[in-house]
Amino acid sequence: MNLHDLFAIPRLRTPSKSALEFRTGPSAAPRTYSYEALFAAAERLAAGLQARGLQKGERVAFFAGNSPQYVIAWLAVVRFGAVMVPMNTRYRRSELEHILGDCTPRFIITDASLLPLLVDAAAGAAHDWLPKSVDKILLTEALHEIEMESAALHLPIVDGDDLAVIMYTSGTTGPSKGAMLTHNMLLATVTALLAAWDWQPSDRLLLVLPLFHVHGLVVGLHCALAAGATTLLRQAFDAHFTTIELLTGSATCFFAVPTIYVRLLDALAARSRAEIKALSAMRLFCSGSAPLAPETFEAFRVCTGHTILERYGMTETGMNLSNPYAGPRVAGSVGLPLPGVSARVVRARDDATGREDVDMGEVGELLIAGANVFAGYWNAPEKSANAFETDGAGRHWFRTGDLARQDPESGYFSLLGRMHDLIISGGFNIYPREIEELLVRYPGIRDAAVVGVADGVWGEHPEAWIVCTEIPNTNDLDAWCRAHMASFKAPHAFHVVDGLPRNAMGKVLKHLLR
Ligand code: MCA
Ligand code: AMP
Repeated sequence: MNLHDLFAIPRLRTPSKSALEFRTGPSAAPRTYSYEALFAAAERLAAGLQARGLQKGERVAFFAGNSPQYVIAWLAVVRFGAVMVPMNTRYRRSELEHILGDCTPRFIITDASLLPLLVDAAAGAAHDWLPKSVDKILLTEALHEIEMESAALHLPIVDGDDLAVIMYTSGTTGPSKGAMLTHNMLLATVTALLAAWDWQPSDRLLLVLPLFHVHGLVVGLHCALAAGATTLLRQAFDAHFTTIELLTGSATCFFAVPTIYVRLLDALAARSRAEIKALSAMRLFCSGSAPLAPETFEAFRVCTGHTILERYGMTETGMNLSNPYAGPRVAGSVGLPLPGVSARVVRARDDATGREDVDMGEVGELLIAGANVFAGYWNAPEKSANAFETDGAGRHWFRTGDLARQDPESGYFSLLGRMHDLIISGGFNIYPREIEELLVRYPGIRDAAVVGVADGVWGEHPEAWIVCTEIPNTNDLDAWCRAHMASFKAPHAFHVVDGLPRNAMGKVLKHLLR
């Protein structure tokens, strides 16, 4: 079975039902696509891409913002077994060069506004750092013309073990790695969530999350399509626009990262009780991708009467644990394993011969197994092997790197942090090493350490400690960082120090900097 087999069911049962409604602002008219129109467009585009030489197994990088064209292109690519590689639109040269060089895509799909980041306008050609594999750069704005060519689609067999997506994730070591996600793996998360969250065809999901992450693409779009529901797709989150939309009562479900809930609470504070009452049409507010502060959970409940359902997932695993849809949702907890998911909490054995389960209530590393777990990292067999632990029965468990504890009475899991120094800011991963490597390339900086600092809105933000031979102008340094990598990675502060505290092995003692 592949993803299209699942999406084919609502297409056959409710062809004229609205699958996707896209609006760019509160007063803009929606662009609406029925199930039939959406999938027919994807099929025509698939034929056009095939006619341009794209084949099953070849990669197509997506560097574009949310739009109906993005959805159609994704459904087209996956239709005949080509592989999507979504990229964060805030990425700049250093991230793009790494990802594109690693996945060697045949095509890149991008928006006209982002094209200058890939193509040198003066030379009229792709930047010289783009890999030679790139045969075509297609604009989302021009995909409709390809759709209209009505080429014939030749469908190869696409089965569950075929790759659907390679999603790059800032791992805990080294540069970002491409998690290989098969159709089966994505199907496992979708079918688990359809059951666990009681998805209905009558649902209307307000989707403001980017489609370049699992949260927006799989938890949001895929579930809504598989349920035969309607996705109200937006370009991005905008506190003012989203508040208006939620208060008009047109949605039933809303998924977000904690930063979005913090901002929504600010926006709702200016609204009257009577206006907020309109939220009673909502049936589900979910949070994930980063820890939801119990204060935010509670403030949202008091303000809206809704109890946020917090769940836990990863790019490598899709969704793992969730508070119950029917049953107590506990602040600071991520609930119980989803259908088909197994979870263990382990620690290293004293004799260093592997890992063993901790007692209930104790803290250890969370391991996950199930059909939702990924197939390994692209081009990295060693990193893939290290990501798993095999138990006595030969079952492979994915090492999440997250510290967890299971409550002895309720069995609910709580997360207590990460084993490695990954920073999660507003739901985006930031790997300190990447920033440190960039900083020491700046004239006058000899050494650098980057640490995540608690932040009321973003959850965490990066700050840098730098050792300098010449003290830099902070504004220039900040601008330089933003020119070289995504701006959300730019340190919020630069602390100039004489030296970094290191242990005997030379490792920086980051807890001392914190
Ligand atoms: C934007 N900025 C940020 C972030 N986003 N800074 C820190 N952290 C961020 N996450 C900065 C920009 O760099 C820019 O800075 C300024 O904010 C304004 O940018 P803008 O694009 O207007 O920001 P925004 O639209 O307000 O974005 C905030 C956001 C966004 C809506 C919270 O970050 C977002 O959509 N986050 C969700 C990410 C997500 O879906 N993660 C799921 C991955 P300057 O002006 O200085 O240049 S995890 C996952 O998928 C797993 C499976 C899971 O469990 O879900
Ligand atoms: P990513 O690599 O972008 O898929 O992010 C996955 C990481 O996000 C996980 O390993 C967790 O550290 C974190 N995460 C996701 N959901 C939650 C949650 N509900 N609470 C705390 N951390 C979370």
